[in-house]
Amino acid sequence: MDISRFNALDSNDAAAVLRPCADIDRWVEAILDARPFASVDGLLACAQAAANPFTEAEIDAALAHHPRIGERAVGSSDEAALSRGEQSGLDLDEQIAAALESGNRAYEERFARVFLIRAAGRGSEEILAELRRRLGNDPASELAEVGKQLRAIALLRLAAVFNRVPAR
Ligand code: 2AL
Repeated sequence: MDISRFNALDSNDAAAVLRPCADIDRWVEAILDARPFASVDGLLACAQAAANPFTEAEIDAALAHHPRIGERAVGSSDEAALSRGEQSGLDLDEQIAAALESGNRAYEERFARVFLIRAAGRGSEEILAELRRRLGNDPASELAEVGKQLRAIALLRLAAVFNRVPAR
């Protein structure tokens, strides 16, 4: 996608570009309302500002779209394809798959939501270590952590849509 084309799209089509990055109405509308953008950097800055912070309700709504770590997204939606790409660095041998599965279960019991992490560029060992570390967080700091991860995923996806490779 190129920025002048994005500026010219009608609202529905422009929203359809944004929703696979984070399906959060307020975030999508904030970006649509700020058009036209002079540059991709301007768009990314706006997207970052509107994502900071996401509310708890927004986080919970968006999490419904993220498969568990270690579970390949099924289907042909843009979102599923993005998720498969992000999780492609995971080496899911039997032992790691089992460890992720029990870690996901423990996390969901403790925090009542899916464990979320920006998976792109990360391997299974790093993700597993983060999962175990975050199990020790208190609920408020963990909520802030989830918001941060959701923001990172949304911004990476958006940058990819506009052919940017952002710094991590
Ligand atoms: C994911 C996902 O699908 N992509 C990503 O970066 N993280 N899922 C997750 N539960 O963290």
